[in-house]
Amino acid sequence: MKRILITSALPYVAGVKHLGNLVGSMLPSDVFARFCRARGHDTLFICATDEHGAPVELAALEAGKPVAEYCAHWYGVQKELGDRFGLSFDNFGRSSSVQNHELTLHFARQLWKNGFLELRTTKQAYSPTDGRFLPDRYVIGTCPHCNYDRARGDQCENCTRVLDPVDLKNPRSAVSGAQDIEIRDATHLFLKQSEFVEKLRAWIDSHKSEWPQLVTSIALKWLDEGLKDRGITRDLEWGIPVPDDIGGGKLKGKVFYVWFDAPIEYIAATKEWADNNNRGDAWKHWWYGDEAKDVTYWEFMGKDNVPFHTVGFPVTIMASDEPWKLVDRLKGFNWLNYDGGKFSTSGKRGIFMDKALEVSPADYWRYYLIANAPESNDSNFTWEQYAGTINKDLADVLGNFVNRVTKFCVARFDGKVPGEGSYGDEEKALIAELDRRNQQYTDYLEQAEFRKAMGELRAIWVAGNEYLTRAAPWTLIKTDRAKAAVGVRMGLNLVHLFAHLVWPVMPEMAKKIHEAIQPIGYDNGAIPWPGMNMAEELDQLEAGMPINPPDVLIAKITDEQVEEWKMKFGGADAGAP
Ligand code: B3M
Ligand code: ZN
Repeated sequence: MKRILITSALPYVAGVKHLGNLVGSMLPSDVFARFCRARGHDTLFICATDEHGAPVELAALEAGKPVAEYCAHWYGVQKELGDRFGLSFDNFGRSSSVQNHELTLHFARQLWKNGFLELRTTKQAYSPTDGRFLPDRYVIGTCPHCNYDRARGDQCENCTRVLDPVDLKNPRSAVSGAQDIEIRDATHLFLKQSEFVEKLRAWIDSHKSEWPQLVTSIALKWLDEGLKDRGITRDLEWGIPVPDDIGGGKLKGKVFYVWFDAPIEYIAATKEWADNNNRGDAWKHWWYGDEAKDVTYWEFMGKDNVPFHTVGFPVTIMASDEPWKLVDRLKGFNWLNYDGGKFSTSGKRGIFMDKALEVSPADYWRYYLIANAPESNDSNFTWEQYAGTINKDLADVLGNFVNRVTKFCVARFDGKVPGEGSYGDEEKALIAELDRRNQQYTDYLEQAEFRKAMGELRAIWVAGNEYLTRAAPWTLIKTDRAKAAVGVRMGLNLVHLFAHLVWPVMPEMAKKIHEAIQPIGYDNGAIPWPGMNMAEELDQLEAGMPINPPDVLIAKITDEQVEEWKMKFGGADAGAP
């Protein structure tokens, strides 16, 4: 049995995620995980909230809540929304977990012991009023480029230029507003990434044929530009504290940098899964040593996360000098734009997961987003295109097919699978076409080529519709009942096949369709992948078996709704809120 480990990039804990976040990692990894389960692979699918870092601490400060409480709240919100979107994580963990504290310390100690961490003195902002060093983001001031007066020490949000706290005019503390900012010497821990350039290059090169070009080009660019050593400690309260045995007690009050501990949470969240389910060492068998050799590890993420997964995290693993698993297949995504502009959390621009579900069921979004996944280019969301996809692909093609066949079966064949007649040339031609298309669809999903896969799925639905139009049982029923029965029987077998094929993308819809034909309970399990032999798959339903047409499977989106949502959500025309 194949073993597949899948991780989705960890969403930052604060706030509801937008559809750009969803389509950049969590959703495609879910479709892939479901597909793997349906194929019968031993699959483990892991995600978590990314809870540390200056932005979280600042957001909690602004909300007037203790950070731990603030994170717990947003974790709950994200967990619930993930469930409502059908994200089938085996564990949705938290990077603030005990397990992650332990594993992060384990790695840090290994790296320290192996000589890949060293203390360095840097210049850093310090506020005597606050009595502390301030991380870059904690210094606010006027941007030297555009004069925006709330620019952060790491970047100006207004003109997007990257900054250094010393660049700011009138610098002040984000904690207290104190203006007594001084630049002092500070000690930090640095990871000697530069020593791994050759090893990283060889490793990246060895994956060139399997990783999207987007991914390898980003990865190699970092190496070509000269990989810098990276500071991995920060002056924050919330995070994983640096222990005294690392850095000889010179790092008191500091925590590890969020990008150091966040990827380690992939492993820690697997341990959380094992601990929660009394599975003992099972987590290690996915990640460590010989036991994990037969595991294929897939990572899913947006392109901005690629450097941390092709350089940062692999360096941590290589420097540990322990046999932890490195990623095998890395699937990176471009951006999904909203009506020609960026989705933006801070600007509240675009569609957020909670609001999306007020508009349509999760499955509509899942299909639309996967069919338009920003794989080779950025893609652009518009409401017209969304409505067009739902109305054409889902309502006119898939929904209409299911309704036509099942209703007609009820009207003229007593709601039972008709047994008369046998498959002829039309049916054989369809079977031949679907043999090819189903194989293609399966191959695309196996390679996580989502757009192509959805193109093929659509083509399968279309082939079914065209067959039915040719077979025209509603005409034949008047002259040749047996022949009409053949069309209906094939039609019902197709409906059944479709349920199986759509499950990874639209799990709820798949269940509804499946229940129309075969009322079987699935509990949490997958609707299994069909066999590859279409002649068998499409001649499965037993004559006389009762069927049960679903109520309206897919509701069309009206022009009025499109206008209403455009107003409600804002867009290029309405102007960003
Ligand atoms: N939280 C970044 C992001 O959501 C980050 C991913 C961490 S993966 C270890 O874009
Ligand atoms: Zn600026």
